[in-house]
Amino acid sequence: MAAVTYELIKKDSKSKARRGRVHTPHGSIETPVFMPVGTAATVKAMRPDEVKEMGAQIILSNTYHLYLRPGHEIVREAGGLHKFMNWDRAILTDSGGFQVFSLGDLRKITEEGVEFRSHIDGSKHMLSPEKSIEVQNALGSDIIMAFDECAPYPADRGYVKNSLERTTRWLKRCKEANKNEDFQSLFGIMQGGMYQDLRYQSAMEIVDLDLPGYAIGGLSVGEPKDIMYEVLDYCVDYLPADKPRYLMGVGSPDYLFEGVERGVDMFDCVLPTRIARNGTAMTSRGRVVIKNAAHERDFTALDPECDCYTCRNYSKAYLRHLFKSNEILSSMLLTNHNLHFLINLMSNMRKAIEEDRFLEFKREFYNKYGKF
Ligand code: PRF
Ligand code: ZN
Repeated sequence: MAAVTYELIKKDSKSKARRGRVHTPHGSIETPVFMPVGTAATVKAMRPDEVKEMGAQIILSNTYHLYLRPGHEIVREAGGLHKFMNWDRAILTDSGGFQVFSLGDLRKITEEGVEFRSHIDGSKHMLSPEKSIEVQNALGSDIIMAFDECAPYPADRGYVKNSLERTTRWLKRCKEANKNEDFQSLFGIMQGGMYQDLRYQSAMEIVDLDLPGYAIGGLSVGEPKDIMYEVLDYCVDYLPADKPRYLMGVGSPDYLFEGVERGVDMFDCVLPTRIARNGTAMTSRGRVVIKNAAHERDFTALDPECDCYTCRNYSKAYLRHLFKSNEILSSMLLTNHNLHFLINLMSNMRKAIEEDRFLEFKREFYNKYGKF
């Protein structure tokens, strides 16, 4: 049996939203779920016990970063990523595909893989499907991602077709290379850009490999929102209902709602943690930019509806002071709030699906949150 399995609990009657459970060797995950990102084996500014305390069920980490630093052999020697970073719940690792493709001039794609220069010291490396899986096997994450190419936006049909076909060939090599199928499940990644027939082709090719889960890659890469929603709509329909569906790199509240409504189960994004460090909070009334002068004497909480540690104990005036003073605590408190906000939002979505009122819940949220 695969290390990771999907259990459907309830379908919403008015949308494609679904409530499920993903079983992993490090516990079960209630879905739909948002996965906080811990790129370099740490969710920036947070201790693992805090991440756990706010209800995170699974976190994401990155093959590319851990391969370059500290090196996957060191993580292997430490006893694997869970032990190395002191996180005993589930971990998903991205393959490094997306990260090396983001390097621009610093990389070269061949059938074998991607040659690139390190963003740290400029040294030359090669990531291939085999290498990516070797690294992910050393890390010991519960869910490992296929080594894929995320085509840029916009890209012409010819380019996208070539690219998705190579991604399928790479996926077969990834499946072959996975030495730990019993406790590390490989997810395939659908590509195909914004072309419906190419998305269909990609889905048919990857679903044929009967993997434990499937991701939708190549979205939220700069395309307009309405195009992304339209593409997402049919992408989900091309994936099997008895496997988890993961939309990669998406985590703003509106994208989470639109994704869940279309039947997506898993999401990840650096957005909540990154904007926290830049002084922006996600709240039930929309985004709050903490440095704004309006908060100078505002002694109320960041979000009146939030019961996180930050909102229970601190005022906007104090958070503004910390941010403007470049204090480390500013990143810690805002990250704590933003992650709590998204994790709580997903928990409320799950409850709404169970009670068959997902679309009503979405409408209520949008009315309060305002413009995105
Ligand atoms: N592929 C991989 N990781 C990703 C993406 C992808 O297409 C995206 C696209 N939004 C984010 N992260 N491997
Ligand atoms: Zn809060």
